Amino acid sequence: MTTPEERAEAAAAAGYNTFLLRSEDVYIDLLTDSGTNAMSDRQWAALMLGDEAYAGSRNFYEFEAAVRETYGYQHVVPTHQGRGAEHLISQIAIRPGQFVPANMYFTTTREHQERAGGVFVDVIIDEAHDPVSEHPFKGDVDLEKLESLIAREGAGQIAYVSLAGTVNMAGGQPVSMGCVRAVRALCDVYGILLFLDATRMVENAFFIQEREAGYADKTIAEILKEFCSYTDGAWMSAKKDSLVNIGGWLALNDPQLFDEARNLVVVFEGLHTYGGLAGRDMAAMAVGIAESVQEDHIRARIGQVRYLGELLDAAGIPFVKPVGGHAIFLDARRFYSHLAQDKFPAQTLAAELYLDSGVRSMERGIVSAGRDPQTGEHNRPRLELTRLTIPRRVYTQAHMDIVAEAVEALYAGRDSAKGLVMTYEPRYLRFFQARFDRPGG
Ligand code: P70
Repeated sequence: MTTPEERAEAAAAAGYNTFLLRSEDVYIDLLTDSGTNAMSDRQWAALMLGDEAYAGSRNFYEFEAAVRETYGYQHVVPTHQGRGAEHLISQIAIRPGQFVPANMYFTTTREHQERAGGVFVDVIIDEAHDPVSEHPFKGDVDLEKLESLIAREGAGQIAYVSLAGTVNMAGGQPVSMGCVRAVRALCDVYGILLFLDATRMVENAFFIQEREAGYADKTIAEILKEFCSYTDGAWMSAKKDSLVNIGGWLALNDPQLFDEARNLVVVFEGLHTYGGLAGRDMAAMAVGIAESVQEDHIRARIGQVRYLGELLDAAGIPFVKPVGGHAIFLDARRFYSHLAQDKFPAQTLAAELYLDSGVRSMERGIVSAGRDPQTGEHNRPRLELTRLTIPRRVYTQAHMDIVAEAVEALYAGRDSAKGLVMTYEPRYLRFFQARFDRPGG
């Protein structure tokens, strides 16, 4: 716990960017659910069985078997985390000038696609950009948008379809099984590859079980495996669903593409049997993968996010509906309806929440969206959100009560917020390290 004076000092030193705060100055940390989950006793025990051989560690084979068993892909290389895998797949599967259609952008994913010369195209349904739409599968692809891109550019100009489970920037919104089946069918017609960002795909499986006809009696594990079976491969940040502090992977069914991945991984990550991880990390990941699909675990996890959503809803706080898998996304446009997007309302909300309560959140709006690589202008996303992200197996219901009270108090005083001015803008993924001034602060 900190005093308001201490937080004022810490926030100013951090340039009002929550990524630049010291964790010791944070009371309840809802920055991210990435690598911040509590490992289980079995995962900690697995750490002690690390086989730290340079090549062919026993833990690699445990990890490989877990990915095959749970996700169903044939071949896998470990990477240090998700973006390591994004880097590899982008370098392997994108030729400069090719288009990469996706169900909304994710920051690191798009960065790697653009660095490989790809042109990102958003083909998510319109409802995804609307925070009040209660569509049950706001992560779905709009097939007409995808088909018209293929018709306009030609199938040979499409690198691959980039599909993400529970779309992070849309508010953790799921993709339906009907959608992935239809995208698969379309890709088959045109001979286009379909790759999945499986980072929060277990959470996606939960929503399919709950909401999609014909899946109520299937297990999370069955649904996950069926979904993946429609795709040609996947990349993963295991720091989320798989309950580890570090780790990721790239899985591919095609032996030739896999051959390239296994070769390229040695340049950027490490040998193909460790990919930037210690043996013990792969051991913990193998256990985490198995634990992640346990029905009780995933129900409790999403239930806790919903609990916070219910408290905020009762207080009339504006946030993205329906509640997604990993976080509550406060709608900063409605929260601070007097602030123009150029005043960075979502960044402001994250800064003010910290100043007021010590709760750390993350901007997911115009700062995160970066600039258009062609024009250099700010990308202006319709969604201007501040994410309250719940780590898995860490916080209690009492913590959620405190967070809700903090947000309610901030909402009551919302008219006094004046916005922020950006004073330092890094070239890549600016949201991580950008700095701001707080007029009158
Ligand atoms: C978050 C984290 C990481 C992530 C993801 C999806 C859907 C890939 C990755 C990359 C961490 C983060 C990353 C960028 C901006 C803010 C925060 N998401 N795909 O908090 O994985 O981090 O392991 O390289 O969500 O949402 P990794």
